[in-house]
Amino acid sequence: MPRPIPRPVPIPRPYPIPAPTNSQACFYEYENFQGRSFCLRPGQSVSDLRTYGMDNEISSAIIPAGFTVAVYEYADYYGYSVELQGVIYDLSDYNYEWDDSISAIDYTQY
Ligand SMILES: [Ca+2]
Ligand SMILES: [Ca+2]
Repeated sequence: MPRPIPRPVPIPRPYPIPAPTNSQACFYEYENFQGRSFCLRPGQSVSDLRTYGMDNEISSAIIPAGFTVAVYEYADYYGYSVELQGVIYDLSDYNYEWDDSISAIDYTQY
């Protein structure tokens, strides 16, 4: 007797990915692009995320294909830094536990 063909396991549907326009890089308060957010255009940088009310708050981000942002542990581009690319559902997956840690963003390297 033939064995029944296993039914494919449904792939969990990922959170919908917002589609930023004009090569904007967007940053979100919570993982999976939830909570408060703001976007930057290429060439923009933020030396102190307190100006956005988002110091040590960012938990997910979308950087458009082909672009890179550098993020910093402290304001004025001090401390540890890492370059982010692509769709990042949860920053805590990154080195140095970047979740709720970013204080400055440089989107001028592109
Ligand atoms: Ca957060
Ligand atoms: Ca910080």
